[in-house]
Amino acid sequence: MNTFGLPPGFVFGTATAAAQIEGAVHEGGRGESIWDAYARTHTNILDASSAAIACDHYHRYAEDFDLLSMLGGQVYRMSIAWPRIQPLGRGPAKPEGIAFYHRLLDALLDRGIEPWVTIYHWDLPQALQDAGGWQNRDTVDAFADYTRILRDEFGDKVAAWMTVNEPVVHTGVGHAIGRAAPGLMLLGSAFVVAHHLLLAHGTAVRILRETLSTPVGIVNNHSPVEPATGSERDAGLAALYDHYHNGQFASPVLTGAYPPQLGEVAGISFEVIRDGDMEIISVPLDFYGVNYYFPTRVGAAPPFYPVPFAPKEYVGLPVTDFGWPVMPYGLLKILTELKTSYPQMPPVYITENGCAYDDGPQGGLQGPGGALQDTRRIEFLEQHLAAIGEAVAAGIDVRGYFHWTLLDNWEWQEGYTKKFGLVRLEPATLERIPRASFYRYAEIIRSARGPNPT
Ligand code: GCO
Repeated sequence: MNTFGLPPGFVFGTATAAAQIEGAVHEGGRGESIWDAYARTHTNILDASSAAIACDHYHRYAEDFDLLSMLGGQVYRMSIAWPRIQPLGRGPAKPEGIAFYHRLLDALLDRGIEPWVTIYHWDLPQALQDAGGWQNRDTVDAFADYTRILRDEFGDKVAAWMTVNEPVVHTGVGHAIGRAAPGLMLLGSAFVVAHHLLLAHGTAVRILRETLSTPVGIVNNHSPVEPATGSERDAGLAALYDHYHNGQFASPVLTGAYPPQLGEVAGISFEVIRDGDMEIISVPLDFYGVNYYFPTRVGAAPPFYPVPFAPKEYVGLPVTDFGWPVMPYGLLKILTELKTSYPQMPPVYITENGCAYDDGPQGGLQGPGGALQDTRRIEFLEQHLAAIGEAVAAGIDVRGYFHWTLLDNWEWQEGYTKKFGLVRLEPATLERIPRASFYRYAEIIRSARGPNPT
């Protein structure tokens, strides 16, 4: 056991997504994604930016992986951009896209870093959206073909596969309330999107396993939920929200059934489920990916709100630049709840956890050694690792941690306004400047791995 109570063999790394870092959106024959289209309406993005350049990782990946080596990261969670592989979402693979990801994966392997690949991190080819996107069941077939291409091309280089990223956020924010791409406001009827994303997940697992024995999992966002007050009404609303946010995606995957209570949310109808779907969705997994950022307090929604529940502010908790309450104990809580609800849950990896703090030179926070003193990120990191240590002590099998994220990047609808990086990205020059948290994380990894890491 190391300082944080993490077991031997526990792996450390960082997580990212193609759309947020690559840039070069018009290079290599890449097609348009729903995020390119969404960002074209400037009011959709807080700073009216797009991901056209982002971190320019497309050209600077070698430099970024050198940083990752310096960090001592053993595992690297990244995603492949579907529009680079199939610009229109269907048809033969684009050779430039394939070549790019071979170079990328090789660059990681050359440095002894395991590539953990997310197949779908929200960048649907716009051509598929034009044909109905995830509301259309045919998109699941397109995703199956795309998965086959990745499997056959990259199967011998990828250390672990993650099918879909945070279907709850893609469904809820992107399709129910229209505050992320593709910007649809389907409210409860966005359930069809959730179901198709989960079907895509299960279908992909089967396809990967046809020829590979590489570990496969899903990545879900989880948030422990508590009622805003002691009232019975708030307790009921919090329970319903918990079914919506956590159960809707964990339960079908881990038990083969949606929480029946979901039917109480206006617009959600289980009619879209066809015979055999739940069996596909609940195919056993090698690991379960948990993304944790913050807990949620739930109370009654204001009048004319589309759903009965609404998030309420926490009083007395510090918040990040995103306004997200910081509660490391929430990670222990949600892991405990998941383990209690789903005793059969496979080993867990924390596939994302991090915080937005703009502790840069403008704050005058240059400290000893010249590094940007992002003390709050260091505390966040240490406290969440300690929470994982407690979960492990309580008998929950957690095997790794991916910090979100290596570099400040394009934070979707927030544009470049939220800085999650262990490494600062200088906006004008794209220079990479490690913050103090980078050095602290490096130290943690070094001490956990021992003097002679292999
Ligand atoms: C995800 C994400 C990331 C975000 C991160 C910070 O996988 O959920 O949305 O892409 O950048 O969660 O918000």
